[in-house]
Amino acid sequence: MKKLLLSISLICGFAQATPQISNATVRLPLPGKTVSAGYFSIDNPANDNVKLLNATSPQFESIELHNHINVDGMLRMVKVDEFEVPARTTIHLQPGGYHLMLFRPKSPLTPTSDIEIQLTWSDGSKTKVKPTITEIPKK
Ligand SMILES: [Cu+2]
Repeated sequence: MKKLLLSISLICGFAQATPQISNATVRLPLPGKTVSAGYFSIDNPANDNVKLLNATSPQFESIELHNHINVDGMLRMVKVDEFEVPARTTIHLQPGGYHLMLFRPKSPLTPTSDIEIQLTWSDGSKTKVKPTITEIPKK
């Protein structure tokens, strides 16, 4: 009986129901600045919507969830309370859209900095992410 239950849960994908993070990166701050942007993709394999409610890191004093909105033709950055990820959908944090804003690293950020970000979801689960540190691409 135990075996049967296990295979049913595998078929239903329970093991994969938590949001999956990929391509996580944090940008090096501009010279003289202490604020960084963070980007990644969130895949929600579940049959219910999930919301990212919060991000924290031992290496930063604070992290906010941000979005860009269009105000009279100008892109403006605003703080939001959550990122909603619809069921069976992948959303991408990227320049000009959703992103994390990471404030005041506790030690200066370098390309080899070891950073961990903990994400808290609306279903109560948490995910740990180890982003790579990359330079802001030159235009
Ligand atoms: Cu921002």
